[in-house]
Amino acid sequence: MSDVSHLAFVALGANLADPLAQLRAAAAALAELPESRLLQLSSLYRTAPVGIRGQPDFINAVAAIETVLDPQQLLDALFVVERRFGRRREFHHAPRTLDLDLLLYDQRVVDSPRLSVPHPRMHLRAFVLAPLLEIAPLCRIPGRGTAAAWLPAVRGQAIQRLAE
Ligand code: PH2
Ligand code: MG
Ligand code: MG
Repeated sequence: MSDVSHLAFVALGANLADPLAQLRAAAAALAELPESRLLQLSSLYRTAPVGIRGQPDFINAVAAIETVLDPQQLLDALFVVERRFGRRREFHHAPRTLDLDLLLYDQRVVDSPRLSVPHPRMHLRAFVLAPLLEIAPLCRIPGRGTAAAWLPAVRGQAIQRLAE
């Protein structure tokens, strides 16, 4: 950890156990992350599952976080929150009470066995792009150009912004 601060974006998702309440509580938990500050939270979105079948709709959002943690430390801190929310990693893409994915960390590229930043599928998911662009309209994804340029590619994915 250094004392230089970084800008990270984190995707929040839930599709079990009152996902709306899970996401609101998760936002409060992100505000308490160590060595970090929650800068902004997008609206909440109701979204159809992408890449999986037969699961309930998700509630998704994206948070902007200022942090002095390095990417690995931030990931560990996000896992702690997921576990506190009762996340059990039963199988890949199992329904979840809370999923926190590190999308972006400054404009850094991280490729380690535990962590890939930018998130490798973020540009193909309306449930990430729409909330991300709401709070960071000019956002760029390293290696992929502007986030906005990917919106047409996800037009077919059902997503609904929820009123406050
Ligand atoms: N997360 C996934 C796979 N599919 N679909 C939606 N709508 N929202 C998600 O958060 C989501 C998904 C893997 O983490
Ligand atoms: Mg995920
Ligand atoms: Mg995840």
